[in-house]
Amino acid sequence: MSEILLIQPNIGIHDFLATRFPDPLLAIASVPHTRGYKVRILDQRVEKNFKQLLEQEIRKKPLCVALPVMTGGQILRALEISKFIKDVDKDTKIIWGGPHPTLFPVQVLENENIDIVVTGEGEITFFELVEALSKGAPLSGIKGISYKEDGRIKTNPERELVKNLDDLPPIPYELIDASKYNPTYISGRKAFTLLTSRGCPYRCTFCFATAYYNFTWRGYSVDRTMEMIHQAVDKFGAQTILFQEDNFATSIPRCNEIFDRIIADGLDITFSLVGIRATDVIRMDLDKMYKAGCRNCDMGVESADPEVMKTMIKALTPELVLDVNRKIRDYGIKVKYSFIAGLPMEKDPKISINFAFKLIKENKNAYTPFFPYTPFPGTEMYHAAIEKGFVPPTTLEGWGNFDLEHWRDHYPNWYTEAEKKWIEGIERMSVLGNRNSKYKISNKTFRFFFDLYHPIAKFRFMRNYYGMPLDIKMQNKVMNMVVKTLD
Ligand code: B12
Ligand code: SF4
Repeated sequence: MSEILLIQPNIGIHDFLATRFPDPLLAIASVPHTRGYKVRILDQRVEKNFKQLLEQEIRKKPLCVALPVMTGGQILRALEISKFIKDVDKDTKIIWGGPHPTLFPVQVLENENIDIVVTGEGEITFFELVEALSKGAPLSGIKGISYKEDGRIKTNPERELVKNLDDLPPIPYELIDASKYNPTYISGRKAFTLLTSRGCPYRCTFCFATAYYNFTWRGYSVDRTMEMIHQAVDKFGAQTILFQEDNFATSIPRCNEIFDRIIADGLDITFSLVGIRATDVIRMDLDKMYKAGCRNCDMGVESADPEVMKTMIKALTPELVLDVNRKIRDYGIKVKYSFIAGLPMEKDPKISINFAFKLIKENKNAYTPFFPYTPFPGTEMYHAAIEKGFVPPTTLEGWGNFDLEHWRDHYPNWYTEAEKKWIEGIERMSVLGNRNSKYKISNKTFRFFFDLYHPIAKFRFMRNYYGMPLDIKMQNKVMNMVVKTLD
């Protein structure tokens, strides 16, 4: 049986700060791997001789090559890889999946080098697809794909979400070399990434999760979650786990049971909850959460203007966030409260800035990054952005410039120059100006740079001062140079 080749393209500057596991690929590999297919994962972010290895693999004539693609720079790298593959062997079947192809299957397939797009959740669809490809069977009956046939693009009916996540096979960590990844830095502990649930029932109008999972949330059972944790710890030596799901605590009884079981099993781990809501934290047993090993958690605040919060259906109030901050501050848990800079309906950004200062003042373990607003199609707020003057890209390559690294150069009519300068400044300084954020950076060089630059960043952030931006311009130059090395 020929091999299935899965390729993780570079993402962008994130690859240099901390390299997370190729979780989407591990997920889609799980079914074919347990059903006896040979699956190979090749990760552009960690392989030094990536192109050479890729060429060798293509010459072995894999059954298909599949790539995960998020909106942003990953598109450009995925395009380049797809072209490279076709140049080596034009008959190789190339499949794209993930958030961006799900949004724009037809535009993606208009590119001559991409043959099939998988939309939405991928495990079952991808398995049916490889089965069909290996048997030379027609693709017409496979839900959740778009593909080319006789020079035309065809789209099959949507694939429904997996009803019970427990039906999915275990994550095949054996397909990667975990030592090549460094998803987070917590006292040098060996870090793993894990997702124990999918989706979110909330309706925040800027968030892509709403569109992707249609306002639903599904969790693995507690038993299955514990198996996943034990697998990572006992079999692969994980010491700290980054739970990456959008909304870890949607079911608080489930959370409590997981924490109880971690404690009862005597697991010596720490963990970070990358997605959790303040509305849940206020109701949680933080003693238990800390005892189980929680040392970091990330909550979205987005804006502290109650009117803006209401418009974006955040289902949160500034008062509640302050209560959570006071409740959690004595635990030593590092808390990230993230904000969005440049929201189309925000009239006075100072409200959020002052609120962020208050959070930091009241909790020495808090930090408050401000991320530039990126209007993602598929979200409700995308339309508000268009009304404010945002002109969306019209090509696949254009969407490739749609991310944190490129937005300043590519969307001139979206913000005024002064707004751009402020967003750019606060984005960088809100992170570099607070030591609590440093654990997110694993790369030694970047950690060194962090320490060196931290006093200036802190000065700028705490005064909301981004004038004389020589240092920021220099950083942009370095960042562009670093990102260029990915091409
Ligand atoms: C971890 C993560 C990252 C990691 C990347 C890790 C990695 N290995 O790729 C990092 C930190 C680098 C990252 C960066 C960004 N991210 Co991110 N990230 C996530 C997160 C939290 C988890 C992704 C994950 O591993 N999921 C687990 C897997 C199993 O689920 P999945 O990815 O959905 O994959 C399933 C399907 O999509 C499908 N599938 C996926 N890929 C493929 C490929 C093939 C071939 C097939 C068949 C199927 C398939 O099958 C999978 C199994 O069902 C998600 C949110 C989430 N909970 O999913 C956001 C998310 C993917 N990120 C998002 C965003 C916006 C970003 C950033 C742009 C944020 C920013 N403003 O900087 C940057 C990208 C920067 C850039 N330069 O482009 C959005 C994507 C929106 C979009 N249109 O692309 C998401 C959905 C968050 C959100 N709710 O808005 N991110
Ligand atoms: S709570 Fe978080 S994951 Fe859920 S819709 Fe809002 S922003 Fe998205």
